[in-house]
Amino acid sequence: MKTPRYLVPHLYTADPAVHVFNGKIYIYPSHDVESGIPENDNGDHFDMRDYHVFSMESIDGEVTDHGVVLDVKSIPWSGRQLWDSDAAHKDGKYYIYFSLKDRNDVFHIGVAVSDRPEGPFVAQDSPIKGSYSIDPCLFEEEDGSHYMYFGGLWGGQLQRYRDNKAIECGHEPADNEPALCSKVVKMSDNMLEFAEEPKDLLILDENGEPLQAGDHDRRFFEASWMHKYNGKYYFSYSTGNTHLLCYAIGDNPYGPFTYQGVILTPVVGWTTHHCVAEIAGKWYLFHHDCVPSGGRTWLRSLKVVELEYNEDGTIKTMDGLKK
Ligand code: FUB
Repeated sequence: MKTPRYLVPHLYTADPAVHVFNGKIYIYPSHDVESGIPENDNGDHFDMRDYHVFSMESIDGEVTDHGVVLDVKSIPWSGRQLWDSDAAHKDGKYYIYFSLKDRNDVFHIGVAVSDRPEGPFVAQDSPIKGSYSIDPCLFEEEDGSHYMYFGGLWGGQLQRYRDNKAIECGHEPADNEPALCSKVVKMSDNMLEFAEEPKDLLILDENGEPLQAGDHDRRFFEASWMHKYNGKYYFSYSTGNTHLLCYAIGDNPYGPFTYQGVILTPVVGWTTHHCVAEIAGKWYLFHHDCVPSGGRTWLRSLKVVELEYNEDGTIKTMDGLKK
């Protein structure tokens, strides 16, 4: 599949997470809606209220919409804005991890559980203890342990924390200081808690130095994703205000990671967000753009396109505007 394919024409969907469960492809996206809220840097216009799950038998097969599987009204601690989510499977249970603001307008990460990959999911009473910011990604290591990667700047509130603690006044570091990092944390056996304190996921430049906060073309902004290819760990992410999907390679789930390059150049829209999944022996990039909504940044549509590696394990850069 060299030509990108839109996956869900009947709904606006974004921020894909894709997993193969029981031989079937499951997509866990955000569900964009027309909120009527004016666009701002805080992302208030992304006022999403529920999640749908989608499935496919094969990558070019029909997409089944399993309907609403989790509604903000059913989440006991909910305030507003259901942002990016991911899913995981362990011991016969399926878990959705989601970004949501509490009633004080502070983002945390929640978890909801089901017996089936297509839900419906039942949310826990409180957010995951010690969680903050947005965009959880769950990565399953070969030994069955799971790691969560999370964090997002600006509206995602990561700049309000240092060393996992809220600071008085949120701010980004100076341009010549190390950039804020995505966080990585091992999950407990029951998948409902962090097993440790989240750690910084360091992205180093070609000289082994941490990327600087002013390096907007390369530093982490949001949309963490982890996948493993040929024994190496690939951490990919969005640079936010420079609209790139980039990646870095490391030797273990915690890193450090070394910056490699761009996976996808800017798409139509402000946000760019993706996941990488291996399906039937081929690798795919799932992401979103705002072409079908005529460029309305808060109404995004999911796409998939094949992802290609070079012989040295680097990823071929793709054109975000390719039709
Ligand atoms: O969908 C809301 C937010 O937009 C996500 O959490 C970010 O990653 C960005 O895609």
